[in-house]
Amino acid sequence: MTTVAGRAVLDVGRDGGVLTLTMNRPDVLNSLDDELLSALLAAFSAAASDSAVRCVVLTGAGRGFCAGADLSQVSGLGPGSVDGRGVGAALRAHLQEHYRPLISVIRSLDKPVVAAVNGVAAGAGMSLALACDLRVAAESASFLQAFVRIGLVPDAGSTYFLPRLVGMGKAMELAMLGDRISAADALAAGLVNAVVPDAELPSAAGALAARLATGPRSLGLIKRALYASLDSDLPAQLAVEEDLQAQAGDTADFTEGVTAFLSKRPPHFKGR
Ligand code: T3D
Repeated sequence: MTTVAGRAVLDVGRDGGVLTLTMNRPDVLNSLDDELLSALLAAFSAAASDSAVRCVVLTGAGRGFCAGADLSQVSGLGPGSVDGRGVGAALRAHLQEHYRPLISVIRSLDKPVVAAVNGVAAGAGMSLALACDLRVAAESASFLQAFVRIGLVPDAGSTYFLPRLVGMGKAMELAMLGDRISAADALAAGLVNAVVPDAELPSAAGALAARLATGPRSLGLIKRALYASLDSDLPAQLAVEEDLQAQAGDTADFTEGVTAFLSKRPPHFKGR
């Protein structure tokens, strides 16, 4: 847990195999300053090496999910004011230092990551939600590619995730217009998996995460297979499936799955 001036900018909670990370800068809609970015990277990295964690939920405190980069921090960058470099160079360095490792660790984590989108997800905050494997949104949540509104390019993976999730035409519309869309419109576009009443978001996301956290080891391999397909042709993808099935076949969970089926009882997966 990272604490700033007596307050944790990231709350970390555990319930069985579910790790819940709550971004906690509600006064600024959980916008991302360096402290929060570092805390997120540390928490996801720790989850990667903790076999007891079998699913991660990412959510926000207060009325926002995440409003993207903390603009009070970015706007402090005057031309040429950072280590003698221009603002552009500073943005590149900042993306490389913070966002690239964070988005990469979420995508490469060998366990499911669920975004519980409790409010507005803007700019890199929307990218963060899109980096997760599944998204459950509250009815009052909204999404915007805020970058264009301040003269930037979508980053933190949005240009990769968006066309793949919603197709190029819709991705271009969202990125170029920067309009704020509702959770219902996000569901219709394929940006989220489910929309639930605001009060039900914690329980709905929690139930989904609990289900995933009792799933087999192959969940992480399924994640790897599907993401590999985004950059593969069919022959390459068939080879990926063969490799991953070879790994899945060697798991205790596969043995348990087949044994349970033949014994006509529910399986008890251990994530191994
Ligand atoms: O190197 C790098 O870091 C580059 C990376 C860039 C990646 C990016 O994410 S660029 C995009 C950055 N984000 C934005 O441009 C979004 C800015 N925020 C907004 O447009 C609006 O706040 C929202 C549409 C998200 C929500 O609007 P609304 O009306 O519900 O809330 P609000 O009143 O605008 O915001 C509430 C408070 O949060 C407010 O502070 P105040 O007036 O109560 O003291 C507002 O200033 C603050 N806030 C919201 N977003 C940010 C923020 N403060 C700092 N940074 C923010 N991104």
